[in-house]
Amino acid sequence: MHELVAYSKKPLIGIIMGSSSDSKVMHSAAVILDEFSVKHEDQIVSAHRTPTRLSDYAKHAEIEGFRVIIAGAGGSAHLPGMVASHTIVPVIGVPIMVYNDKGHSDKFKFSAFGGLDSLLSISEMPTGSPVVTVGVNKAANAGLYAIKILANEFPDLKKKLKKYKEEQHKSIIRESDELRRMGLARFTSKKFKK
Ligand code: RP5
Repeated sequence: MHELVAYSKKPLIGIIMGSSSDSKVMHSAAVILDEFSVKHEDQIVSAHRTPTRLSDYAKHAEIEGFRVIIAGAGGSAHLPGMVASHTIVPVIGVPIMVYNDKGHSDKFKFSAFGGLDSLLSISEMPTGSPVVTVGVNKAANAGLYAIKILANEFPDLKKKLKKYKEEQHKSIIRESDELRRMGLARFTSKKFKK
């Protein structure tokens, strides 16, 4: 009971993102954390547009006792690296493929480099200031990875993660049975029809 209270009553994970437009990707991290009843605190912090807020946030994360920070950013994605340089709280970066639908033109909605820009900006940190990164737009994996880190402290989360894996296994078997029963052509058109 004590353990449950410890990870479900007080935010132990901080989720930050560089812009409101990132929330469309970052919400998948929140969905996973909610599924495991892990409390998180969510904020917008821009490395470039609010640099002083960024260093204040790093202090806040330490005062609050966050175990992990999940930081998502697109384009020149300096948020994860910069927040990591201000704190010893481990940071998981989420590279975001910028999709800007705030503008009027249909032509330039996607980042010119399709997310590779963000991925490299996050992963190529200098020795001594590490950040780990998930794949482009894989915010759900960042949520899961944060839970794995927390599970070292809370055995109940370990049990939940094992159950999650078993469910994953069962759902693939279910799909495979369906595929075998229906045949590939029918299965695909049923599953992916618009
Ligand atoms: C980055 O610029 C943000 O993380 C976001 O992915 C990108 C575009 O931001 P907006 O122009 O949508 O605010 O700093």
